[in-house]
Amino acid sequence: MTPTAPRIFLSEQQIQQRIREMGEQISQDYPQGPLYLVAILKGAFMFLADLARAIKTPTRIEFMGISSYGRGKTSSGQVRVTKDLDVSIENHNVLIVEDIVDSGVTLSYLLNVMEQRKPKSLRIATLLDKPERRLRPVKVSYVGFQIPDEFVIGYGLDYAEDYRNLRDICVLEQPPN
Ligand code: PRP
Ligand code: 7HP
Repeated sequence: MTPTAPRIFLSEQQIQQRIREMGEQISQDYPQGPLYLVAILKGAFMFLADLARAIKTPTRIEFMGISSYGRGKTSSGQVRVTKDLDVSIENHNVLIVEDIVDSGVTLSYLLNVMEQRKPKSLRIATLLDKPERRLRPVKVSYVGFQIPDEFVIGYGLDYAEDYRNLRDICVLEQPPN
């Protein structure tokens, strides 16, 4: 079936306004740097770029690659590290930057891995949170938007690797099978 045009769910303006607010809150909570922003590839790349610029505290930017969705719309349940950190986070304040928390499988796995590396503090910032879908409890300190159980794309989020470059976050009206 041919998908219809994506329906805008959160506009670029709504996203940017909320990220400015999140950046202010994070800057207040971490008055001293360096704050290590660890973005989870690939989905968080765009959120990281905007959030980092909204934070006044000196930051260091790091990436970790994790994948659990493959080409589908539900988590495979098997989390794979596709790229590890290049630096030690021991004794540093670390903020994990995610695009979306859905089942919580990815982040509960990642928190486990990161805690073993003995950061001074470890928190999570996510642009989107789908609490209805949670299978594993995850404490998220900064949430951009809580959203219902709809599969969203754009602003870094993909369906089978497509749509990541959209400026808005959209819902596929007629998702391809
Ligand atoms: C997506 C998203 C989160 C994860 C959230 O990643 O970026 O990391 O799923 O889902 P969960 O809470 O159910 O684990 P994905 O595995 O699709 O990889 P990607 O970021 O490369 O698109
Ligand atoms: C992962 C994911 N990727 C894109 N859109 C969603 O709604 C998603 N939930 N979990």
